[in-house]
Amino acid sequence: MKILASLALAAVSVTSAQAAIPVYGFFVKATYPHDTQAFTQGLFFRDGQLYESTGQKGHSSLRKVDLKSGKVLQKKDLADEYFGEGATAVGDTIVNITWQSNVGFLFDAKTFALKGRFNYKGEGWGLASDAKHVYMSDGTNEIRILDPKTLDEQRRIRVTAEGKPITQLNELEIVDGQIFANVWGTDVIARIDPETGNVVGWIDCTNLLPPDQRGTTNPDAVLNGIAYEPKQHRLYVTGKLWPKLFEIELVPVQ
Ligand code: DDQ
Ligand code: CA
Repeated sequence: MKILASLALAAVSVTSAQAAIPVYGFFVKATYPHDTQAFTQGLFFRDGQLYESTGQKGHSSLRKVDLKSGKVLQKKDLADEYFGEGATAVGDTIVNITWQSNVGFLFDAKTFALKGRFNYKGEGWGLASDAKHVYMSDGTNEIRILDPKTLDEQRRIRVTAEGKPITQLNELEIVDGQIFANVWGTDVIARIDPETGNVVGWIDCTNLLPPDQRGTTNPDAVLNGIAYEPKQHRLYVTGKLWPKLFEIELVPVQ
C-alpha cells in the first residue's frame, strides 16, 4: 500500500514535469560519417573547425576532424593511463579533461603540443566554454564554472528539473546562452538555464540513431557529443562509436 502510494505520487510529479518543461524533437538536416573508433567524449567548433576528444584507456585522443568526410586531420593521443573526457577551446588553447585521473591537459590549438596541465577534485566528464567561463560536468547534477584563465573553480550550478536533481550530466555545449547537456546513458539532452540551473527544455533524440543502427552491440555506444557552430547557427550531435554525426534542427513537440 505504501509502495503503491509513493509510486502514484512519483507518477503524478513526472506527468506534471513533462507538462511544464517543453520537449523538443529533431529534424535531421544533414548526415556525415563519424569514426567508429571514436569513443566521443567532447565535440566542439573553434573558428568554424570541428574538434573531438575521445575516451577509453589506450584510445584517448584529441582530434581535428573534417566535418564532411569524417576524416581525422590531426590527432594527439593521451597516454594509455588516461581515460579522456570532455574538451573545449579557450583562446589558443584546447582544454581536455580525464575521467578519474583528476587531471586536465592544455594543448596548443594549432600544433596540439602539450602546454600545461591542471588538477581538479572528483571526476571529469563534459567540458564547454563561452567568452566568459569554462563549464565542467562531473557525473553529478552539478556543473562547475571555471575561470578560463586559471581553470580554478568559481562556483557550481545545481541542475534540477521541477526541483529534482538531474544527475549523470555528460557532454556539454553552450548554445545561445543555454547549457546543453547529454544525460549519460539516455537519448536525452537537457537545456539548462545557467543562472538558475533549471532544466528549461528536453531534447528527445530517440530514433536519431536507433541502437540496431549503431553498428555495435557495445552498451557504451550512447548518444554523446554536442557541437554548435554559432556563425551558421548549426547544431551537431553524435554518439560514442557511432558511424554517423548529424546536423539537427530542434522541433517543439509539446
Ligand atoms: N563517462 O564517460 C560516462 C564518464 C564514463 C563512461 C565509461 C564507460 C565505459 C566504462 C569502462 C570501464 C573501464 C574501467
Ligand atoms: Ca560540446
